[in-house]
Amino acid sequence: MFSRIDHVGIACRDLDATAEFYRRTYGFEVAHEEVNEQQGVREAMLRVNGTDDGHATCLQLLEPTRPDSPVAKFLDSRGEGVHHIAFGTGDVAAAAAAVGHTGVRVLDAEPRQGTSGSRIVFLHPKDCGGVLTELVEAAVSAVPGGAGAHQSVKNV
Ligand code: MC0
Repeated sequence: MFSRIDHVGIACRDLDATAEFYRRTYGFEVAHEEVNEQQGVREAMLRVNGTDDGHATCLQLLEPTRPDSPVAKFLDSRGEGVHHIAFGTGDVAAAAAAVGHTGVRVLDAEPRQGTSGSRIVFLHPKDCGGVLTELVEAAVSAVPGGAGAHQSVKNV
C-alpha cells in the first residue's frame, strides 16, 4: 500500500530559524517552500534521500500562519517537535479507504491539497497509537529520480 516514508512533519514557531538549525547541524537544504492556506501553515521541505519509487523522503518544517490552525493548537498544547508522519502511496483514495476499513478514522472525506500539488489525507492520531498520520500521493508532474514532489522551487 505504501512505498516510502514521504516526510516527517515538525512543528516549529520560527521556520527560518529551524531550517537554519537543520542546515547547520545536518547539512539539509530547503528544497521547496510553500504556504498552504487551507492547512494554515507555511512549510519547508528538506530532502533527506531519494526512494526506490522515484520520489524522496523529506523533513517538513511547519510554521502556523493563523492561531486557530492545527499546528498552532499543537504548539500551544505540546510545544515544538514531531507533529506527524506521512506515508507515500500511488493512490491516496484507495489507501485511505483500505485503512478506513480497519476502523481507523479518516479525517478527510476527500483528499486535500498538500505540498507541491500532492493529494493528502490525514488519519486520527487517537486511532494510530498517538501518531497523527498522513497519506500522500505525489503530483503527476513530480519528476522521477528523487527530486520528485520536492524540487528546488520556492512558491512563497
Ligand atoms: C492533536 N492531537 C495529536 C496531534 N494533534 N496527537 C498527536 N499528534 C498530533 N499532531 C491529540 C491532542 O493531543 C488531543 O489529545 C486530541 O488529539 C485532540 O486534539 P485537539 O487539540 O483537541 O484538536 P482537534 O480534535 O480539534 O484536532 C486534532 C486533529 C486535527 C488531529 C483532528 O489537528 C487535524 O485534523 N489534523 C490534520 C490536519 C493537520 O494537522 N494539518 C497541519 C499539517 P487528548 O489526549 O488531549 O484528547 S498540513 C500538512 O502537513 C500539509 C501541508 C502537507 O503535508 O502537505
